[in-house]
Amino acid sequence: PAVKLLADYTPPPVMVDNIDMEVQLHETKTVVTSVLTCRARPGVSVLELDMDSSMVINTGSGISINGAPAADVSVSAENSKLCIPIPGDVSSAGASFQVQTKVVVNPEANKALEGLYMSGGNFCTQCEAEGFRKITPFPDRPDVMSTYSTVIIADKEKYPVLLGNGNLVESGACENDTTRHFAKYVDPWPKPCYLFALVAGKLVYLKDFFTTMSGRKVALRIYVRDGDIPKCKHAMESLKRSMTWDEEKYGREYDLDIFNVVAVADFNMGAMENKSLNIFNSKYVLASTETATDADFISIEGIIGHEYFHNWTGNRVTCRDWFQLTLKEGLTVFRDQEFSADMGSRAVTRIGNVMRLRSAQFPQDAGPMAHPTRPESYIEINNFYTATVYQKGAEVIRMLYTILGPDGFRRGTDRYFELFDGQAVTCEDWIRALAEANPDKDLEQFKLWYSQAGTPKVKAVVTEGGAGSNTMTVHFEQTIPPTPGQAEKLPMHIPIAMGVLGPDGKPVAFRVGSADGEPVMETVLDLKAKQQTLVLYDVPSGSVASLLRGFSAPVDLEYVGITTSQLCFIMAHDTDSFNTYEASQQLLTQAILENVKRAQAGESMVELDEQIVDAMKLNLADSSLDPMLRAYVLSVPSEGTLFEKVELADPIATYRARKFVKEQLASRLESTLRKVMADLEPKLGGEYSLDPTAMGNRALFNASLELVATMNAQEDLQLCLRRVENATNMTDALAALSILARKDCEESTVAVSLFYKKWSHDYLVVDKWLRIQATSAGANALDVVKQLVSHPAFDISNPNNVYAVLGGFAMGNPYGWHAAEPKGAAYQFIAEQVVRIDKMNPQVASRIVSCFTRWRKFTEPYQSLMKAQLEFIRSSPGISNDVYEIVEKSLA
Ligand code: BAL
Ligand code: ZN
Repeated sequence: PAVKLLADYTPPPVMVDNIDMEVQLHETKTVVTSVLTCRARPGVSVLELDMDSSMVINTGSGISINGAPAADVSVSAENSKLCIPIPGDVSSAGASFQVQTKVVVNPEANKALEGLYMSGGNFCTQCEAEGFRKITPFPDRPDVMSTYSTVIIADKEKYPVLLGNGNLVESGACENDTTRHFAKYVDPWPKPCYLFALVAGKLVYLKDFFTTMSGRKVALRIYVRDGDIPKCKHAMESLKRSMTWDEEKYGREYDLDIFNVVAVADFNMGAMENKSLNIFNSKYVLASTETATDADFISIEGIIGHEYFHNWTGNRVTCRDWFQLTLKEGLTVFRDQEFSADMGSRAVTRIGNVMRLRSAQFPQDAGPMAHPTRPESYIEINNFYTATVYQKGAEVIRMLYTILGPDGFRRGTDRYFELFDGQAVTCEDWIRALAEANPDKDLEQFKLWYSQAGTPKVKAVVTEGGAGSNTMTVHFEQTIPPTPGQAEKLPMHIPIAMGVLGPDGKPVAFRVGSADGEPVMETVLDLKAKQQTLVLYDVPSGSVASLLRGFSAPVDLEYVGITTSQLCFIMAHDTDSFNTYEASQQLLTQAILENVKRAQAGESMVELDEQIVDAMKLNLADSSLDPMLRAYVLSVPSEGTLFEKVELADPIATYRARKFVKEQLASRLESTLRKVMADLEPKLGGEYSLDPTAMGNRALFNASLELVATMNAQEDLQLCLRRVENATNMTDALAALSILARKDCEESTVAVSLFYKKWSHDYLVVDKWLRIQATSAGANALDVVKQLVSHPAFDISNPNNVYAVLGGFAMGNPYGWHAAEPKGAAYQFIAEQVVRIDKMNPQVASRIVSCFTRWRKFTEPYQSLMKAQLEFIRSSPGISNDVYEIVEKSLA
C-alpha cells in the first residue's frame, strides 16, 4: 500500500465552492446525485474525484459538465479515482463550471460503518476521515471547503425523521411518490466534506433551546430511539453548558439556527462533530442514574463538549491535510479537559487526564507506532486517531497555555480565529497566531513538540546550598529517546512548574535566579537546554522541592535520589494535588517493582514500608481532602503503567507483585479502610447527585471496599453481592460486580448471572457486563471470553461489543491475556478474531490488533508468541491497509 507523506503536500488542483446533493435513500440502492461547482487551477485539465470501489457509477451517462455529457471519463485501476477530462473552454481562466455525478451505493451492505450505513434500521453516516468518497465522488481532502445543500428523500413511514447539515429550508411529501418525503438542508458555512452528515430514521427527540450571547435563539434537539428520551437530560444540560462555556472562555458563539445530536448504537468511534448534526455513539449520550456510572456521566459531558467545541476548532477553522489532525484534536481535547475541570473538580480532572495519557500514550510513544503529534507519514489515516494526536496533542496545547498564561493564550486564540476563520490551516499557522498575539514570547523551539516523537525524560537533581546559605539548586537534564525514523533529537522547550515545601510542610515563598528577586510561591522554569540549572533563594534548610506540579509537561520525570520519606512528606503536605497523587503512585510503583524482581528470582516478597502505610493512613483518614483525591491516592498503578517502568516486562511476576502490594495495603490499612467506609455509609444514601463530593464519596467507598475484599471475608463478599443486587445507582452496582467478577466464588457466579438477568433489556448495560467479565477474569479468562463471544448478547459487527470483549480482554486484562494456557492461546484466539473482523470493519480490527504492538516489551515466551500472531495476521489473505500498517510497523 502507498505511503502518504506530509512533505508531498500540494494545494488542491480543483476547488469545489458549492455542492448540491440529492440523496434518494433506499436500503440497498441509494442513489446520490451531486452537482459540484468547481474552479480549476490554471493548467489543470482533468478533474480527479475520490471514489470507492463499493459504488456503482455509469461513466457513460452518469456524469455531465455544464449540462453536457462528459467525454472520456475513466475510473483509475484501483477504483479509487474518477477522472473527468475538463474541456478547455470550460475551465479557462479559473471560471466556475458544474459537474454532475450520479452513483448508487448500498448502505445495508456497509459493515465498515464508514460512509452511509445502517444502524438499528436507520440510515446514518460517518465521513471523517475519508468516508465521503463512499457516498459521492468528490475531492475528499479537508482543504477543499464548500457550501452544501442537501435534499434527503426517503420512505415516509420507515424514515419519518430526515436530518442534514445546516438549516432546514424546506420539507414535505414527494409529488411523484406519495410514500416518500423529503427535507432540504442548506449549510452556508464552507466546510470540508468530512463534516458532511445525514440521518434518516424512526427517532424521537428531546428538545430545548439556547440563546446565544448576541441574542439568537438556537433550537437544540437530541434524537434517540423510542423510549430513550428520559436518558437524554444529562447530555442536553451538558450541551447548554458547553455553549455557555465557549462563549465565556473563548468568545465563540454558535452560528446556525439548529444544533442536533443523534445517538446510534453502531459507531466506530466515540462521536463525530459533523456541522450542526453531531452523531454520537449512544454510550456517550444516554444516561440515567440506574444505567450509567459517574464516569459515564463525566465522559458524556466531556464528549458533548468536545464535539460542540469543534464547531470552531475544527469546523470553522479546519486542517489543511490529515497530518495536521492534532491541530483540531489536540486543541479540542484541551478545551474539553478545561471545560470538565471548570464543571467539576479541577484537581481530579487533571489526574484523570494524566492517567489516560500515561496508560495509552506513553506506551505508544515508547513503541513501534511512536509518531510525532503531527505525523509525517501514514498508510491509513484512520490509524492516526491516536492517543499521541489526541492526548499528547492536548498536553502540547496545555504547555502553550502555561507558557503564555491565560490572557496571552486567549489573545492567541482570538488571533487564530481572526486570521483563519473559513480556512484549512496547519500547526505552523496556529503557532504563528499565538506568537503574533504574544510578541514577547519565543515559540520557535516549542514547535519541536509537533515534529519529535518520544516521551522526553527529565532527570532532576536537587541540592541544598551549604549551611546557612538558604539556597536550593535544581539541576535538570533532558533526553528524548530514539523513535522509529528519529534516532537523534534536539532539546525541547519544557515548562516545569515547581514549588517548595518547608521543613514544617508549609509552602515556602522563595526567590528565583537572584537573592533579591520577587518572592513567589511557585515558578515555571522554561527548560530549553539539554542541561539547565535553577537556583532558588530564601529556601530554608530541610525543604523539599515539588517538581512538575500539575504535570506541567508530558515527560517522564526522574527525581534523582528522592527518598521514601520525602515522597511521604510530599504526599502529606503538598498543596499541589497532582503531586500528592503522584507521590503515592511513585511509592507504590517502587514497592511493586521491588517485588517483581523478587517474584522473578523466586524470593518471598517484602512487606510495604511502614512509612508508606502511615502516609496512606494519613491521606485516607483526612476528611478535609477531596474524597476523589483520597481514592486516587489509594489506587494501585495499573499493570500497563508498571510495564513501562522496566526494560522487559514479565506480566505474570508483575501481576503477582501488584496483587501482593494491594493485599498489603488492604491488611495493613484495614481498620482505617473500614472506618472510612463506616463514615461514608450515611452519606451515600439520599438522592443521587453528580456533585464532585458525592461522586468522590462513592469512589472512596468503592475503592476501600475493593481493597478490603481482597481478603475475601465472607461478609465483604456478601456486601458486594447485595450491592450488585440492590444498589440504586450503576456506579455502586458495577463497582461491586467488578470486585466479585475477579474472584472464584459462589457470590461471583450469582452476581454475574443476576446482573445480566436484571439488565438484559438494556444493550448499553449489557456492554458493561461483557466488558467487566472480559477484563476481570483470571487465568481462565480465555474460556470466559470465548463464551462471551458466543453469547446471544454479543454481536461481532457492533464496535462497542468488540471493544468491550476483545479489547477489554487483550488490552484491559493483562494477567488473563498473558496467563492463558497453553501459552499464547489467547494471542492466537484474538489474532483469528482480528482477521475475521477485518473483513467487515477494518477500523475496528485495526484497533484490536494494536494489542500486539508492544510484543518486544515482554519477556519470553510471551514476546515470541505474540510476534508469531502478528506474522500470522500479516500472511492472512486480503488484510486491510488499516491492519497491515499496524502489523507491519509492529514487526519492523
Ligand atoms: N473527529 C473525530 C471525533 C472527534 O475527535 O471528535
Ligand atoms: Zn475531536
